[in-house]
Amino acid sequence: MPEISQDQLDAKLNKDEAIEKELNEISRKLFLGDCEFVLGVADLKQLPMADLPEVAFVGRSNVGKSSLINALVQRKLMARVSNTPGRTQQLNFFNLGGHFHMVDMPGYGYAKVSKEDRKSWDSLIKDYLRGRETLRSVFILIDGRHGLKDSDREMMKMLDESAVSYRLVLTKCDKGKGLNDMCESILKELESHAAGFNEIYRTSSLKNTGIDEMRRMIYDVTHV
Ligand SMILES: Nc1nc2c(ncn2[C@@H]2O[C@H](COP(=O)(O)OP(=O)(O)OP(=O)(O)O)[C@@H](O)[C@H]2O)c(=O)[nH]1
Ligand SMILES: [Mg+2]
Repeated sequence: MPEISQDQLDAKLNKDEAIEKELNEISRKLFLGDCEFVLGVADLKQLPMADLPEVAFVGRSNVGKSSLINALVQRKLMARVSNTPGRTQQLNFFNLGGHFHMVDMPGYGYAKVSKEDRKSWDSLIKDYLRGRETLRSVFILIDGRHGLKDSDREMMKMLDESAVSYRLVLTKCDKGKGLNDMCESILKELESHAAGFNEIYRTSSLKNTGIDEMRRMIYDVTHV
């Protein structure tokens, strides 16, 4: 093996850094460019063609899924947000400049929806997540004020069993306290989950925290 000089090493590090910076910029611009609402799906028969990579946002009702999508594209009204849990009632598909879809899902664990609606949303979510061949990653959003709940653990287990890769994203970090301890215990729990990435993204849609990092990660998972 030829020896690498310090100068060559420095040059390589500088080049890597420049490439990283450029990719960050490309991903940021992509999210600030065209974004179109494609359609809302209440029945799997209506799914759009599986011709683009997809990422899906799941989580308990009111955790901030729609708000995070709006923060990513820096448009307040792209996805519908509400103080009332149960706002998102279909799988809502957004097309990012023809590159990929982001899918905003109805929340789980919301007791006030009728039993019938609850059942049909739950099976819609499950069937979509388990059967979509273009789905590159699922983001399970966790409220930074409350941490992991059993309904999140059920979602993780279901994705493990279906071998669908997922990442955990803390929301409302502007309000959460003790986030380091929370992340540490969640990371420990993640060790026993086969399909979950061993990292946690911390976000606040209100303060724009972690939004650039999410953009870059979504760019990476949809461009492999
Ligand atoms: N403080 C704070 N509030 C937030 C943040 N993100 C969302 N919220 C608030 O949380 C509430 C629910 O937000 P949504 O984005 O509608 O939540 P959702 O997960 O899409 O809810 P469903 O569609 O009902 O499942 C709204 O009142 C938002 O303003 C955040 O980062 N910080
Ligand atoms: Mg919503």
